[in-house]
Amino acid sequence: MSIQNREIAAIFEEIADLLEIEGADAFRVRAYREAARLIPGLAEGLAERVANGADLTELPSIGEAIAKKIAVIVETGRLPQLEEVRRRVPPSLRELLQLGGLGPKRVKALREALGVASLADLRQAVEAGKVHELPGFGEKTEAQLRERLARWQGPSSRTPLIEAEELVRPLVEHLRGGPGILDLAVAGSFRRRRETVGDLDILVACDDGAAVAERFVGYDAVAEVLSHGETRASVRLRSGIQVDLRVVPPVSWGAALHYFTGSQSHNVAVRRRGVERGLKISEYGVYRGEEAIAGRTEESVYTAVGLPFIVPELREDRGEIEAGERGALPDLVTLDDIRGDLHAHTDASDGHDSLAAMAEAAAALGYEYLAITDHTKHLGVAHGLDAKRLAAQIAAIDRLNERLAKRHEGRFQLLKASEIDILEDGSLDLPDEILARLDLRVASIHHRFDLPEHRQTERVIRAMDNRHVNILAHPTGRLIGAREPYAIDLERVMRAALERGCFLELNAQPSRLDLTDLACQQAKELGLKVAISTDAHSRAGLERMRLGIGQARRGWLSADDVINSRGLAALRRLLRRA
Ligand code: DGT
Ligand code: CA
Ligand code: CA
Ligand code: ZN
Repeated sequence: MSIQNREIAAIFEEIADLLEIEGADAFRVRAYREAARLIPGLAEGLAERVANGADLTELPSIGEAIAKKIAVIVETGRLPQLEEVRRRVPPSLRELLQLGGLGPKRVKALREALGVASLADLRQAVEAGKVHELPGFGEKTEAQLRERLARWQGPSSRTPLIEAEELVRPLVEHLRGGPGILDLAVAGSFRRRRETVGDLDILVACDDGAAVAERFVGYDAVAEVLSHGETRASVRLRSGIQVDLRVVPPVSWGAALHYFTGSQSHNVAVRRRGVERGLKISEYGVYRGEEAIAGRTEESVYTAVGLPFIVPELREDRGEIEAGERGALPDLVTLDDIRGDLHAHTDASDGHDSLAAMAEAAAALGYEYLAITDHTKHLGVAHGLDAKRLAAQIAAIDRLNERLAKRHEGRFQLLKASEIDILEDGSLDLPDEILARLDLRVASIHHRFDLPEHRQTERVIRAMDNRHVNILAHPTGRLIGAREPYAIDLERVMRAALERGCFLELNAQPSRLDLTDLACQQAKELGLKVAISTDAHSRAGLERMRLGIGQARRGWLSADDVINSRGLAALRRLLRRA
């Protein structure tokens, strides 16, 4: 079992940050940074590549020096250079990075100009009003830092779902490699597809618990064994995440799976129904007196309390029990329902892959369409397109579509689209004439996150007043664990979208998942449909759709609530604004 790409990337990322704080040569910093950016998107494990003796320098952005370091990490699990630079940069200074809102450049500036070397120093400097005087900081930054410091409760202890997926996959393989495993599931919030997980909960059905627990604590990414018994164990992996293991006999499988899937409040509600029927429900089974009457399957647990099976994503005690009772559980959207993706970037703006490569990747997923939504010119850092470049892209897509039609026998096409920047006053970054030539227009905010709520809300509604706009992308701008949503009256935005024939996006990027589950539920209640889109910046990014589906399911959405569950003709009808 070997080190994962994400772990390797994290090592390079940390080195880049620390070197930058130290003021190291920009060239060196960039090499690490580029490697850290590229590696998580690779389809294949670097550890396997090293094991197969492949030449890593064939990968883009990987030079000789980085390739050697990757080999060291793969072989030893560590990198001496990181340990050295960690010794030089005090931990208190590293904490400033975890606060969020300060990159290494700013940490360096604060240290050099004001001698700030810890959160306590920063707090003092902010209170004394010294920070806004530094070049590149300003009043706004100082106010944001003040707010972050007030909210700071230590580094986040929850792990994004996608990281949890990558961490648990090889561990599950490792466990399945052992003898006697009858059933295995990753339960807990992971199975409920929450956007982040506190820890991982693995459940195994097996007659020999001790052997499974032994194999579990022997997994080679285990950094620390927290507890180790006959039928349960807990470990901390090198990444820092905790994993709990429970082993149960097959007769208890369903009851245990139900119990460890949670949520706790859902379990409590189910158990209460059991009590009303004279039943006792535990992780071992459903009992009437001493007799076990159910528990081999999860279905049997629900049947015992007079409910239909409730899917894990709904188990939050947010009305699913009542809906189950009334026979009114929603038929939730699945990945198979998705017919295309409505938000994707190419190397024309800040994506990594060409139009043709993105098209082939989308067709290979079985999609009927992919909307190419490169950024517009206001987003200079992303090399956004002006009207002239967009016109050229339109022509290129028309040409490519002719080839694609032949190649895929009319089953797939690219949609001409754009992710248009919404300017501060709510106007759009490109003129109507060019927008009118597109199949679809997505609009979104990438700057001035700090407007007061009424102005931010007005800004977005004004953008939707433009008859060309179809979809409001990542509607709150939040980045999980890194940036709060901007102040916006989401319900007003939803109502305005509904009145105008616009839709809101559920952005499936793992760090966004914006709309939240609750916002999806709210949209559905208002009758507003949603686009689940990956916002892919590479071919691999298209595969993040599953995360959006998980979030949508947690938000009670059915295929009918999702516009890209439609075939192209039906989608076009939906997109037509009055
Ligand atoms: P997390 O890890 O914070 O993302 O959330 P969960 O839901 O995975 O919570 P966790 O790992 O503490 O426990 C896994 C499941 O086990 C939880 O969803 C429900 C069940 N569970 C744990 N402790 C209790 C308890 O004290 N009472 C009940 N009814 N269920 C519990
Ligand atoms: Ca958990
Ligand atoms: Ca747990
Ligand atoms: Zn985008």
